[in-house]
Formats: sequence, structure tokens, C-alpha cells
Amino acid sequence: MTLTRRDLVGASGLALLGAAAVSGRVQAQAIPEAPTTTANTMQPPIYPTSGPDYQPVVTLNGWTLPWRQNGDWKEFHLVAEPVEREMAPGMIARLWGYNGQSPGPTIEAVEGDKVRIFVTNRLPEHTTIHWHGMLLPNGMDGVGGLTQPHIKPGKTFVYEFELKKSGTFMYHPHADEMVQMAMGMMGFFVVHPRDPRLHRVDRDFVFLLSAYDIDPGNYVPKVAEMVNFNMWTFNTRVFPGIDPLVVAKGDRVRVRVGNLTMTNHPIHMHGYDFEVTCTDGGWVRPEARWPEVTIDIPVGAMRAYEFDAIYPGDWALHCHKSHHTMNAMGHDIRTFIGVNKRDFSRRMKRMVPDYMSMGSAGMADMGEMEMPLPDNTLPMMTGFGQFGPIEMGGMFTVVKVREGLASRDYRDPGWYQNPPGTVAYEFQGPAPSTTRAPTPASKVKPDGKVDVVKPNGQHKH
Ligand SMILES: [Cu+2]
Repeated sequence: MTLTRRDLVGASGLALLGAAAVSGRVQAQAIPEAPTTTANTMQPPIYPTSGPDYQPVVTLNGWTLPWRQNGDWKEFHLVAEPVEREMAPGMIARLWGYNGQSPGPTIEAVEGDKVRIFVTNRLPEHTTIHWHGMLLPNGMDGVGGLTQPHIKPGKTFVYEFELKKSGTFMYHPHADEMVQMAMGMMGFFVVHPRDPRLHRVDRDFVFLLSAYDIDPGNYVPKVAEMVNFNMWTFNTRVFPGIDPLVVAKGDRVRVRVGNLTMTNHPIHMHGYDFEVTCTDGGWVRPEARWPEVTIDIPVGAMRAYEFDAIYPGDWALHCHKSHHTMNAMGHDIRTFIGVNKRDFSRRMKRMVPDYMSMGSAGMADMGEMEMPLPDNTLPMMTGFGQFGPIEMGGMFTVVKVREGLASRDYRDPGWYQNPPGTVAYEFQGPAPSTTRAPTPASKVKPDGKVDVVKPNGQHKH
């Protein structure tokens, strides 16, 4: 892991042995280190070395927060601070996050654990952390003003609670929420069952949906935006910057998706059907599950789905709102399909040499061309696969199911080698006839009236 250590108060592990018996208020000198990372690719999961066994989650383009056992307590340290996040090669966003990145690190623990979470505020304004979905004492719920005083800049607060149930939860500020969430402050909190056999899977992926409005050439999101976001992300990354989900054939796989944007996202996975097995409210009873290929993730909610990875391949996983698989898109683009723009382009090029007309036959040409872009933005449709341009952006990645991967191997295996004879192919026989029956039954006349041909051949105006 590319972690660097930031020891805020100079407390060493040895000095803390005396604090092992602490059961209530924690002493000031006992703040654990706050690990930090600038990595934007998936860091190896942290396997449990003591206590109940569990299959740790992997965070797409993210990492898991190391903790310290202190007596009965698992201690974590989150630092709210400004961060830089590369959304994909070619674009950096200046955001707020936790411990060096947005989203913050995934917190992982076991049902029944007592957790003590130190939160240090290095932002220019106050903050809090709300533990979304957790059952906890009211005063630990993290709603600034309602359940606790705000954490002022430079201050550290302590949250302490027992993990009453396993499941998938999120954390985010409940202070100046519009700004702080629009700036990227959020993370996952996964609680594993105490019984290692319950809900066991072989691979367990987590990612958060977040959205930003960053104009080309800018670095900071517009925080007042409510509707017109242009960067639709998995864990604050966009395609082609999103890690693939690498899976061994035969694995039982879980994908946990949380939505902290301001709209719903129908998450669709190709090649499989699957079932929702967990929401942020808890596990779904087996008799209450039904098959799906697309799961709508409501705003402020989490859905986890599971499948048996029996079909090898490179299977697309994406939001089904097609505008959400685009990067930095201008919504004022007109539709030019069917319009001949040759004359117009020639005249425009005389005035603007870089001018490029597009869209007369659709917009697929945008996926192929390397247009000159302003600084710090990304092409709207991009990414190349083994057969050509993928023409995607935003909320899109690939589930790579392969035979014979080692259980802890998450490295990108490259493109799928399809068995011979199993790829769609070009027809090589005689060209199809171009004569077709005339189908239009109406046409617009020069005076603007529509000429409708009735079935009996008479014209009606
Ligand atoms: Cu979407």
C-alpha cells in the first residue's frame, strides 16, 4: 500500500498500552495515527489477522482504513480535509474528502465490535460525520446542531458505538451538507457478520455513486448545482479511469453500490441475472428476493447484489441512464442527425481552423477522434477495447470473469479471449437487396400541411 503516516500527536503504539483498559471517555493523548493515501487505484484489501474471519471488501479505486485494537475498542481516525482526485487520466478535481482521497477510505469491522472513530477537521469550515444506516445512541448520529455541536476547524471529535448488526452502511457529513457532499465527502462502512459462514462470498466489491459539476478547464465543483452535473462517477472516478471488477470463474460475488448523488441510477450488469441480497436497512431474506439485471439505486440508499460468476467474459457494468455514461457533456448540443453540414463546416473552418462538425450520422465519430480539448477535462465518449472505441464515459466499468485466478488476485487480466466462433461477425455473402417496400404513409407538403394517404388510396388533408 502506498500509505504514508501522519502522526498528529506523536502517540506511539507502545505509549498506548496503558490505555487498553479504557472503557468510557478516551484520553486526549490516545489519538491513533491517521493513515493517508494519494493512490487512485484499488489498494489491496485488509485481511483479518485476529478475531472472526471474514472476506474483506475491495473498494474500486480506493482503500480500506487501517485500524488499531485498543482493549475492547477498534479505533479508527478519519481526517476531513481538502484533497486532489484524478477522475481519469487528464483530469484532476480539487475536492474535500477524508485521509487524502475522495471518497474516504472504507471502514470495515465485525458485528458486535465496539468502534471508536476519531474525526479531525482540517477543512476551512465546521463539519460532522453521520453514520448512515447504523443503529447507535442518538448522540453519536452526527447531525450538527441536532445531536452534537459541530466539529470546528482544527478540532477532533470522538464517536463511540457498538455495531449492532452486520450490513453495508455509509458515512458522510451532516453539516453544510449541500457543499460538503458536492465536494466529495463520503465513504463506505461495512460490517461483517460475526458468524463467518453467514452471507459469505468469494469477492466483495464496494463503490459509491457521486456526481460533480466541473466546467472544462476548472478544478472545483460548482456546489450549488442541483440538476446539471457533468461528471457521473463510481468512487469519484469516471470511465476509462474506473478499476475493473476482476473475478475468478466460479466465485460467489457481491457488489455493494451506494448512491449519494441527487438522482437515481439504474445500475445494469451484462451477462448475468442476480438478486439484491442487502440494502442499507439490512439483509434481504432469501424468500423475498427476485431476479434482476438492472437495479435502481435510489438517492441516499445502498443496494448489494450477488451472483455466481459462471460465465467468463468482459461484461459491461454501468448506469443505464445513457447521459450518465458520458463525461463533461454539453447539454446544449443540437441534434444534427440527417443534416448535411459540409457547406457549413467549410465556412466555419475559414473562421475557426479547429472547428469540427459532428453528429450528422449520430455521435459515434466522437468516440474515435482525438479532438483538441480545453485543459483539465475529458472527452465525452472515450476508452478503447480490443475491438475499437467503447464510446463511454462516466459510470461505466467492466466485470472481468476469468478461469483460474488466484483467490486474492485482483490484477487486470487484460481483454477476454473469446473462444473461436463466439464473436459477432460480418456477413460475407452477397449484399442484401437495397429495394424495400415504400413505408412512409405521410409526408410534409411545401405549405406545411401533412399529406396523409388513407388505406383506400384517397388523400386526406
Ligand atoms: Cu446514472
